[in-house]
Amino acid sequence: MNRLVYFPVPGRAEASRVALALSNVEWEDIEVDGEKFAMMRSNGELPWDMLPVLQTSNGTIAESSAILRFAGQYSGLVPSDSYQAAKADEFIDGMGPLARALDTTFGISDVDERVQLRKALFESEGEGTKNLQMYEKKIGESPTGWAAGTDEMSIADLKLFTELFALFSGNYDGIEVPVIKSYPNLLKYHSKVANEKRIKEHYGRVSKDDIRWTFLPGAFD
Ligand SMILES: N[C@@H](CCC(=O)N[C@@H](CS)C(=O)NCC(=O)O)C(=O)O
Repeated sequence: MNRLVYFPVPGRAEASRVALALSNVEWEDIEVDGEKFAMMRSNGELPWDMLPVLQTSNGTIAESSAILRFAGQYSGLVPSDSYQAAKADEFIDGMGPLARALDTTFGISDVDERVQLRKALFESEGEGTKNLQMYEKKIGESPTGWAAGTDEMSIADLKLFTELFALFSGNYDGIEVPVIKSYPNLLKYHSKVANEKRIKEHYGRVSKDDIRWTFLPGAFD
């Protein structure tokens, strides 16, 4: 049995959770708190001292994108065409800067300071804005509407959809819904992915007050 271990939030594990849920792999979603995380780290259970990890019968895989690529193989979300697969990988790797920019705000325990830093990320010259503009442009240029221009939905879409829209769930203080309203291509993209049959079914039981409300069709209408 494979075990995906992460904190009880979408964050960096959600794309892999969806990929696993859409596969025929047997897996368990293990949500841990800070104490359990610290224990796993001190026991040497985390290859890079971080979560998420996927524990498999062969050993533990760390790094969210590596887990996603692995899980994507079992859910038909890694393109069989090698150029398209590389473009999906390119998109996934290209999302690194936004995650790193946000990471700088996580260790800040003072709420006001954290809110200020996050707001600054999404001001006109902020790193968050730069990245959202980049995604907006790429989605606008995609001939198929999928993030990496692939023929079908791919692991790049799972990553973009879950990591981008989760930012506006209310779980990240300082990041507000109006920010995403300035990106028409991203809103259209949200609708495309949220209404994709497998994604819609996957989140079928999520209610509007759930942390995952941002993945529901019409979430930002
Ligand atoms: N590059 C890693 C980053 C993982 C990461 O930043 N994990 C955070 C949680 S979102 C973590 O484990 N933080 C605990 C710590 O650094 O002590 C990935 O994508 O998996």
